[in-house]
Amino acid sequence: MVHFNPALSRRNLLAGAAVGGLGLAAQPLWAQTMVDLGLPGKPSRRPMTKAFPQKGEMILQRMRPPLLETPMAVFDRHILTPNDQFYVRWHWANIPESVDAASFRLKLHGHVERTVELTLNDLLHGFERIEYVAVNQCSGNSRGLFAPSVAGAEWGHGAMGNARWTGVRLRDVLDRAGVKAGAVDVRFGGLDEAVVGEAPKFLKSLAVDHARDGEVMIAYAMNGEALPLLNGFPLRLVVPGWYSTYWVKMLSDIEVLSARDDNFWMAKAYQVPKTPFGDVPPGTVDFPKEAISRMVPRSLITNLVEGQKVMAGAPLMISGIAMGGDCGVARVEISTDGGATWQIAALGEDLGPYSLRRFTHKITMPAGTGRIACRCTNTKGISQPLAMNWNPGGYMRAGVETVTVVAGEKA
Ligand SMILES: Nc1nc2c(c(=O)[nH]1)N[C@H]1C(S)=C(S)[C@@H](COP(=O)(O)O)O[C@H]1N2
Ligand SMILES: [Mo]
Repeated sequence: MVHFNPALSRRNLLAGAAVGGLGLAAQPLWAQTMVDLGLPGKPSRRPMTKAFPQKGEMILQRMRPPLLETPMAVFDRHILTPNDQFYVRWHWANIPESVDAASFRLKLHGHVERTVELTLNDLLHGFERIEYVAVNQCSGNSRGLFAPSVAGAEWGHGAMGNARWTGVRLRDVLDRAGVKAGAVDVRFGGLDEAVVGEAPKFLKSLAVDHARDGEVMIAYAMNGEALPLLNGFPLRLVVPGWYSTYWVKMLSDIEVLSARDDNFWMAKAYQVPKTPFGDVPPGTVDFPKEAISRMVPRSLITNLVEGQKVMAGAPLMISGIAMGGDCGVARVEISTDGGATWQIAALGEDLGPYSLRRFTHKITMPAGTGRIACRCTNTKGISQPLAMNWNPGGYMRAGVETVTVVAGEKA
């Protein structure tokens, strides 16, 4: 899983540190075209925008702090999501508009032998480089589709992206500081700050053994380029297989704690029911909770939109993307008869256990309205549930998704 990418030069990683006018749109946003996210029972038309630095055409969910969603068509075209169409999510609007690569420092402190401050040069040259492909998915991806609906950002399916991440092992960096016996959690903070004084700064933690597993990465590159500012330039944490709430951006501070982290973002926010798929009966508010953690399998058809007209009785190629969650994809199946029978889809290139995987399958739809479902089973043998999961936070959507097509005389 560890490869060296010679195309990554020091030069292209340390350049391009500043972008101007973060989200303070230079062009009229409302002149852009609209997209319909197809969210049930609520307004779901969103403007497309090209107004954000280092970003191409994105679905605008919110201006400040920036919430930008990746259009589904991007996932149909690319298995590695291009950096300029990779989704963006921040909790607080107080984000630096530029970061000076030369003076930037990553600080390690707390329950360690010695406090350490590392430059970007130290990270590029002082540690072994690692690289792997991994899906970054927001805990609330697809929340807008929850029925009954729940509070929170109304994402369609595009609050996720797949990238090749390059950086260093968090373990190696922690070893430089020397984690002391009795360490419990490792807490990560970025350069963004809460907007009003008493609001809690965004901080996330991993258990010390997870932090030292040799896979968790401090990444300085994404798809062979420096991270876009909005995706965390110059450094971000990559926690493969876990929801991206843990993937702290503009990572500047690592604190080793000798007790469990009970800060707001760990103990209060991002709590899910302690059940498989975080599922509770719709409307339930009270249940045993735990902090969200590992991702679960998902699959989505990317070459058809809801309500698409197709030719009846003619071969129809469907394609889509699947993820195993915290492991690889074992298989993807397709059903056109409401789940009575399933056919195995062909899988595309395997880019590693944490990557998205392409699937394709040829079907034939009889005349009339039909529904096409896809279901992923991961290499741990976990399949997407047929009944959609639900919880009040709108987290961990994982049930089998469908696309309705109308088959007739012509497509
Ligand atoms: N510093 C910082 N890191 C952060 C966040 C944040 O608000 N601040 N949000 C987290 C959440 S909830 C998500 S979904 C991902 C989004 O990553 P992206 O913007 O690169 O797609 O960043 C994570 N890392
Ligand atoms: Mo998120």
